[in-house]
Amino acid sequence: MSQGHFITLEGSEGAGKSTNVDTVCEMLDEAGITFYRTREPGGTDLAEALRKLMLAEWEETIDGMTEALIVFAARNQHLKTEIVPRLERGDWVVCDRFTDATFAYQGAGRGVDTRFLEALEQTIQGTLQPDLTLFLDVPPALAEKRIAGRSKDRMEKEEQEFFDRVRQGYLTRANKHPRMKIVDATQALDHVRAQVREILGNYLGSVNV
Ligand code: Z5A
Repeated sequence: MSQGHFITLEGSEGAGKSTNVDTVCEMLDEAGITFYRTREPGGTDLAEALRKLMLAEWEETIDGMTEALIVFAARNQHLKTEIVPRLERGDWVVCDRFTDATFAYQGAGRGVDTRFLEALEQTIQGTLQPDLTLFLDVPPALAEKRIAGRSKDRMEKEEQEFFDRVRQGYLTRANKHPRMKIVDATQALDHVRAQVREILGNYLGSVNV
């Protein structure tokens, strides 16, 4: 179905994802490629409203399955209205987080059954997967130092054990899916950017850009 190029960035909070979405976009600009930059959860008015609901503080405990349903509701809207039409036209889409985050946060982090997540993935996405995913890997303790002082939402207030499980979830997935490239995000920003540029450069070469 997809004729375009779908690039996603993943990582635990504070891994430098947003910073390196900029790096990807700079490089696409340099290559003269027009792209659409977006994020998850979010990317449409409704999906951004669902993001706010998911990250808000609630008196009640939010079940992991509820979180998964919220992110997939947002994803469905985002895919149908923004992402899929662009990919079908042959455009490039750069997305800050996608379904790998659901397997890492709701699956590994919250313990939601992988089969439930796979069923949602199959129903909402069919065979659509990113063409390239950069996973910025950093131990949670270091990431925490980088974002110290920043105000935290409900997810960011989780314990370090939660983020350890999320990281393991990402690493397990990255080892299974060749489209996922691990970036050592513990290094200084210039070195991280250089890794991102090299991986993206290889991808551009592989698709003859
Ligand atoms: N979530 C979910 O649970 N399930 C899902 O399916 C999806 C998402 C899609 C919001 O995501 C939450 O949604 C997220 C997972 C959940 N919750 N958590 N936790 P988000 O992506 O919007 O939020 P975030 O993870 O907190 O991302 P962020 O705030 O954009 O952080 P970041 O992108 O990783 O980091 P950054 O802002 O680029 O960098 C952080 C700081 O470190 C900043 O000051 C940088 O200048 C600095 N930095 C970056 N790289 C370096 C290096 N290499 N050295 C030193 N300093 C650095």
